[in-house]
Amino acid sequence: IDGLPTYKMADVAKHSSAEKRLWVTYKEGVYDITDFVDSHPGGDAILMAVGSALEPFWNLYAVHKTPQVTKLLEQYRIGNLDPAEAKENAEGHDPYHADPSRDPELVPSNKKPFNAEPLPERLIENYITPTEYFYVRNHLPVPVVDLSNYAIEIEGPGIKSTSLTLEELKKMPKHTITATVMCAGNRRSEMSQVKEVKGLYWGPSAIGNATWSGVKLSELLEKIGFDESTNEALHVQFEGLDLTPESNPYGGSIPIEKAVDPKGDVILAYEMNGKPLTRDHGYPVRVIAPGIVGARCVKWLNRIVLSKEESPAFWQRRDYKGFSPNVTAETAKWDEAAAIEELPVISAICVPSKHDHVHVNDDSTVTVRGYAWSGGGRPIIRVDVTSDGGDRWVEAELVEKSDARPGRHWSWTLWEVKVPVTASQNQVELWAKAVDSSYNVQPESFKHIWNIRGVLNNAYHRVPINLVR
Ligand code: MTE
Ligand code: MO
Repeated sequence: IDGLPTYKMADVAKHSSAEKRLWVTYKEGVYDITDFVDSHPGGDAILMAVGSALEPFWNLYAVHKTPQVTKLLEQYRIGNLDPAEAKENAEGHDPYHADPSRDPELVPSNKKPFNAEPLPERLIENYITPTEYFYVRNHLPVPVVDLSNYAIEIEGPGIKSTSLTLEELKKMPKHTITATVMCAGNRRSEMSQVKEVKGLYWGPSAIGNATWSGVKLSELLEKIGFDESTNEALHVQFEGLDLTPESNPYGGSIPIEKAVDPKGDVILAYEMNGKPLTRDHGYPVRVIAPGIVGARCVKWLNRIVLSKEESPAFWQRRDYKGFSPNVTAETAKWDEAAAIEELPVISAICVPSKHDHVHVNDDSTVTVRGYAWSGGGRPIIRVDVTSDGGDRWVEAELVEKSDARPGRHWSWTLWEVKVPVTASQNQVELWAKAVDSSYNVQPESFKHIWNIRGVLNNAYHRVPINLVR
């Protein structure tokens, strides 16, 4: 802008404290945001950028790239940035530039960070979900890992602090489990129809069932001296290599009981479906805590800490918690709410899809297929389906399932059923509900389980369809 002074990045760098005023740059603009900082909707995060360019931060949190935000920023303009430096800031600063390429089978709900799920009908084609279209849920850019300096650090009271390379990990006994991993936000788009919720609008496919091979956490902890009778740790915290702009790693924790129980089957996995982990799924090592929410299955595992406290990470303390339906963002008591660990029983109809035109079978039925799963190692014992609002429920056949024992039943169950439809109707709504081995059953509607964060979306799955005769 003519008439305003031109600055270099070195000048801007001098203005990163309240006394010297807080400056930032964006493209060719230099802005004094001292008077804006307090009203920033994202809180203190903006302070990370003072004295420097906004581009790296805005590339990470792409919500900023709107005309409204740039207009707002213009009100604080105090100068112009040297054009050569502005160009440098614009280039090479996409923190997602090193993300891997993805299979077109994965339908993104967000690209940066990458979040994607397969179409429901693809999801249930296989009992073991192919890695190419196993849903991906990343909160940050995929870290670039150099194996030559990769090691997992393990520390905490009563154990020998240890550093383990992938090679060392592979020398320990290898265990393979088949386990379903599901995001707490799976089926969130349905809950959002009751009332808007915060989060990505997932369909029913933020779930997958894979084989995972690696070292059992219980064996590793025992090997480095963990003694249940004396150890006071209550939680096992995990940290990933992926960092926020504030340099906090992604993290989460699980209860110690789960971690040290050989029957809890927590695996530090380096293989998925018999192959090395892909970068999106956590290469070189990730946690698989079967029966527990996906958020604790930390990818790109960097550090394990035994502690009396849960993970201090945002995702353990300020996210992935459920609340009563009337709790708002303002009234939510995050410190008091329990972090999600074991997930409740869920199911979904994958074929047909919403609003499909479905052929009616000769015996006046429609064929319906889907998955069901419960956390905590609880097998699915029944799936009920109806086409008439529950006047008549039909039991589905559990066509593909594991014979693992209750308490260690980590895999999903695929089911199929022919549901009678009334001859006169052209449209029906299919409903499905699953029952697990503790006779937990899915809640009937989303209204009564609605929560601000849109997690634990396990109400009856309802799919309206059109009938074709
Ligand atoms: N681990 C790290 N380091 N970073 C992440 O963003 N996302 C978590 C979990 N582990 C995440 C992570 C969430 S919320 C889920 S649901 C699962 O990974 C998804 O695993 P997937 O992408 O392999 O399906
Ligand atoms: Mo998740």
